[in-house]
Amino acid sequence: MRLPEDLRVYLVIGEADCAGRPIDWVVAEAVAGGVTAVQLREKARSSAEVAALASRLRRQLDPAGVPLIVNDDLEAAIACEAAGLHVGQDDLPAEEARRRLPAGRRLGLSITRLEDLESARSGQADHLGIGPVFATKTKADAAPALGLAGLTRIRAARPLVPAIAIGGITLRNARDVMESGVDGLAVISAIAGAQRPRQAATELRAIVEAVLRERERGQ
Ligand code: 3NM
Repeated sequence: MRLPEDLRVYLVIGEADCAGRPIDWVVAEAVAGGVTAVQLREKARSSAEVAALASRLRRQLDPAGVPLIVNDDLEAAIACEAAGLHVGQDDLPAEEARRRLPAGRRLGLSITRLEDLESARSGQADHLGIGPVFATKTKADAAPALGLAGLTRIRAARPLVPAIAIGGITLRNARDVMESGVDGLAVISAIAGAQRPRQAATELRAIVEAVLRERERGQ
């Protein structure tokens, strides 16, 4: 299994998440601050539009060695040769996504409740996105919040599969979320909506790295 280092600070982003600023600028700032992966999430665009935007972002991300994942649009992910695809429980089934994705591309799957782990599709994923941990205004149709206890329970049920947490994560609660045992944090508004995305990314990365170092030392 692939090492999950690049899942540590995972920015999920679409043009509407950037508080009126160009997405290219927000992504560049976030990368300069230390995000380790970027997922392009444009729910209302055509595959051709998503692929064009994703290709543009890749020109920024590739030199920095930061992978680009495409949300829920297999055609776009293939067209722009993205590093991977992320699907939700109600999106294209993970089995089909796995079959159609070119070899070596990563597949992420959203997990919103413990029972999601039991479906065959969860076995297809390279990594899990568990959430929402807390209530979020960013995703209108988000499932009920898991809370830290719910997140910890799901993580403990699949301790060896790379996993990130998502939903309502901020600089204030990031440490607590990491202490549930996940490998990284996925955020939209904490970075894309921040006044200074670079600084927000730097601070989030520092928290994640500190918890991982403590975990390694067995503290
Ligand atoms: N997926 P913010 S929660 C895109 O639970 C997304 O699967 C979720 O935005 C899930 O960091 C979410 O601003 C929104 O709360 C995350």
